[in-house]
Amino acid sequence: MNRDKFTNINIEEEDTIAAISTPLGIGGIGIVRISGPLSIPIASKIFRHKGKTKKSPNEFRSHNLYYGTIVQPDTEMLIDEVLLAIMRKPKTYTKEDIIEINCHGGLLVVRKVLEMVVKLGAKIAEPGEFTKIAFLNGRIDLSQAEAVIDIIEANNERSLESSLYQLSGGLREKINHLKSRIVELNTKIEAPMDFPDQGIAELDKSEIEKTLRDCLSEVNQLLDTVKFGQIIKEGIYCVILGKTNVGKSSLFNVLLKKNRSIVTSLPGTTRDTIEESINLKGFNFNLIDTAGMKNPENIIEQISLEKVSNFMEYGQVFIVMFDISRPLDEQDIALIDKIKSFGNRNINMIVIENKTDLPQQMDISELHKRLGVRETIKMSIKKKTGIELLENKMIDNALLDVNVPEGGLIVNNKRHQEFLLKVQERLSHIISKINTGIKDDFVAMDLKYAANQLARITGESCDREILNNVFSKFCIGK
Ligand SMILES: Nc1nc2c(ncn2[C@@H]2O[C@H](COP(=O)(O)OP(=O)(O)O)[C@@H](O)[C@H]2O)c(=O)[nH]1
Ligand SMILES: [Mg+2]
Repeated sequence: MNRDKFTNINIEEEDTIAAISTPLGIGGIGIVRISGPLSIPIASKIFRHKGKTKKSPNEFRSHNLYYGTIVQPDTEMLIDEVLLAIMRKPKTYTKEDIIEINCHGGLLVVRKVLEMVVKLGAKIAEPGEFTKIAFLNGRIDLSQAEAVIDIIEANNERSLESSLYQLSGGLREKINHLKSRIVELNTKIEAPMDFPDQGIAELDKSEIEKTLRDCLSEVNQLLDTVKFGQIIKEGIYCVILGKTNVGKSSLFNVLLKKNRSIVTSLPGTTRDTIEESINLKGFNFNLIDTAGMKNPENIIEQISLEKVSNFMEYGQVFIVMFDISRPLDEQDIALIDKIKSFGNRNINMIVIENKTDLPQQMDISELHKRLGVRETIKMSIKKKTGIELLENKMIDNALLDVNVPEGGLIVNNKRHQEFLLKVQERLSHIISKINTGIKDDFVAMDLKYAANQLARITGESCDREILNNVFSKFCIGK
């Protein structure tokens, strides 16, 4: 079989690849994984069953675990005591023969085993190569391969759930279904053109339009999940703003449930932006504590202020804090102006009136008037009040204007979104032209284009660049 169908390189003999599949370092076990035709012959050369018996390749039973030792084949020198898993094709991760050697988890031992395996003819696997072979051998499609990375990287339940659904083929089925509807429509449109003498009736324009609208609505439904998909995959950027000493770092630490940021009564304690991730009710927030917004007095403050401005560009939720135990001053007002200058970006802002345990000095109605908000959260970090309210508000704000799917399919991959947008654009284009006397062969051309974009999501049609992009994101040994 020539598995490298995208590189136009003819491979006579399939490679056998090997890698350390567990993280490098000290651990309970370390696994060397080998896939390809040489894997079981290699096992036969270096494995001694129960520390004694050499087995010939065909003596190993598939999907069995063997206890024994790994030895240097020419000298019989002991390398490690192991468990050896044998999995014969085709029911394996790659659809090739796979062996996994479970070593004791020290760096040196697994490296030695890997070196030996390489000497015996295996080549070191590239990042993601096992999964790439699974794709090239047709066990999974490209969207499922991508789900594998997402599962590895998932840091919250929802993200994991949606990636597992994608791995099970959820997106693939949906895309293939859509594609076959478009291809079928195209065939019907082209038939009278291809066989003009057979008297095949031309398809009614209204029938074409109906199918197109159905398909478009399915594409739109998928695209509607993108925002939510992004939230569960990448987390929500939440920036804490306020002048110095209002309690930003104190809040940051409370939300984090640890003393990460230094808190003192001295203004200007925080000089850099500090970023940490927290999980609120299953959602990941990337929380950013900032230095107080004030006129920079030195280069450190200057850089810090630039960083804050940067975060303001792509933050999704903003917590804006005021210390109500002091009168509203120029610095508060400068901050309000700064935030307002972002007005056209529809900023999700949560206003906090902090230090309510102290006597109030601030003119609250003026604050509200300047901000143009009525709803604020009264808080005392010292007394730990208002914090739960804030946490709920953070989630509400993050999900504002976001369609939250009931479950099932969520598009959380920029690559998929990109191709779906092209399909959306093309289908909308045909629909808008269908009643203006557009020629059938133009419609056919557009439909072919749309079908092709869908095929790129599943990898049915793709080029080397797409493949390299997808698999370069993987870790070694997967
Ligand atoms: N009384 C009172 N003091 C607070 C409260 N929140 C923070 N502080 C104090 O305000 C000072 C500045 O806090 P900090 O978190 O460093 O403010 P930042 O400069 O905005 O990061 C520290 O001494 C905190 O202990 C609060 O709710 N009540
Ligand atoms: Mg601070």
